[in-house]
Amino acid sequence: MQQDLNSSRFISALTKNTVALILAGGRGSRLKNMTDWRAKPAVPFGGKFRIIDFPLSNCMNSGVRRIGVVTQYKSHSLMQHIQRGWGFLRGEFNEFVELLPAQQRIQEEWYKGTADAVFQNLDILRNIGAEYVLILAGDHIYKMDYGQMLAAHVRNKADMTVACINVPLEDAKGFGVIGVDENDRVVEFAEKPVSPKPLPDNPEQAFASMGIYVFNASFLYEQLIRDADDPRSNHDFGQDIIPYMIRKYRVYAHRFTDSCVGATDGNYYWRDVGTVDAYWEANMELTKVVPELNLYDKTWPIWTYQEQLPPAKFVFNNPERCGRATDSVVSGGCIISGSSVTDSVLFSDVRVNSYSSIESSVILPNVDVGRYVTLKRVVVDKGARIPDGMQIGIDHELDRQRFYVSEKGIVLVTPEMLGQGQHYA
Ligand code: ADQ
Ligand code: ADP
Repeated sequence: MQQDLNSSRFISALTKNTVALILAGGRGSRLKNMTDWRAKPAVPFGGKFRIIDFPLSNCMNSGVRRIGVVTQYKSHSLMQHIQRGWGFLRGEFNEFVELLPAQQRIQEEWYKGTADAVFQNLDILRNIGAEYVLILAGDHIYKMDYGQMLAAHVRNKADMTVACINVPLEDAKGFGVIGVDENDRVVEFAEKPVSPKPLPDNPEQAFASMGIYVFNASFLYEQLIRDADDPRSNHDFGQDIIPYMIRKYRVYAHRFTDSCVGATDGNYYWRDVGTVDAYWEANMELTKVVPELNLYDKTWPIWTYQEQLPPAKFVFNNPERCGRATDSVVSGGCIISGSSVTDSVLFSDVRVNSYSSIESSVILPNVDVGRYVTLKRVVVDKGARIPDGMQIGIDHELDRQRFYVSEKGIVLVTPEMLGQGQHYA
């Protein structure tokens, strides 16, 4: 397609001509028991969403409305969420969210690495016939206009573009670390280096890949076919595909600062909520008066599946007890009865009974908190019933006997740890 780079329809023509693939197959084992029964992208976040709603909503809001979600690990709740919540796109308008589970279509193996996960869907991608392929991770929380990245990709006449962000040097070991020339063309790439290279102008930071890639479709197919035949490859974008490409092709970095939506005071929100501590912190942050992540911005809505629920309700206010929540996020279907909730996130359908106190905690859907309970810096997973009188987060020695206690002292409680066998993913 010939593009007029000055046309006002330039970006909408690009997003229309793009298919997004969201890689949602990884477990995310650092979230401990939260991913025993669900893939990380299906982990509930922010009172009513699941993590995958963020890349999906970014696609919707950017105008990229042909979307495949590549699933593998424990994908039932992820698939159910997408089927129930994301079925509103209209095939007639050539818009869809399609599930692409590993199904041994090309070979007898599951998806080996991220590149293999795309390779195994090559025929489906070809049939869709888009000119650009946008590859996304399903496990980050951020708001980004992918249209800006596509436009930069085309302006640079790039074969591939990687979205990048500055990260603290000590964290860079967990990322693909990038070196660029004066035009932001990628000249170095090291996947999870032991000693990451700092930025030339800032010794405390490194330039990291966000795992978000734009490819020219036919170029991507060539690279995947070449990689599939390479017996030494791990079939991973970060380990194999990108390091190989930068020597031969036009690979560009796209700065997240150029496409982040709703940045406040120089804060460009992008979070990997991959550990219990990071998960708790990111949820806590939402209870601030002005959080860095604005979920109330009507120009960039975060879509999700939601049940029909009655409004949250707060009852009993007398000298003996007081049902209230302050500095908290409380979802539909909750009843806070004669108990106090502070600095906490309550997902839908949480019951908190009298004389209990919840502080700095994240309570996932369908949790029942009995009477005389204290929860402090606790994450309670879906469906748990906290028995009357239980104190969690007060004495970590005691907590460790039944629950998971993180490095920073956040206690994770699941129904199974409470001896309530049934899991709710
Ligand atoms: P990692 O963070 O290690 O590095 P990776 O494990 O490759 O990310 O997972 C990326 C995405 O792909 C995740 O959403 C995951 O769920 C999914 N995924 C992983 N294995 C999969 C499989 N076999 N099938 C389907 N989906 C799968 C990557 C890059 C780094 C970059 C960071 C940014 O390799 O260069 O810095 O992301 O977070
Ligand atoms: P507590 O242990 O706090 O006394 P209760 O089970 O008595 O808990 O419930 C307290 C309050 O919660 C009730 O008085 C009522 O206002 C509200 N409530 C409980 N169940 C429902 C319901 N199904 N619909 C609406 N409100 C309810």
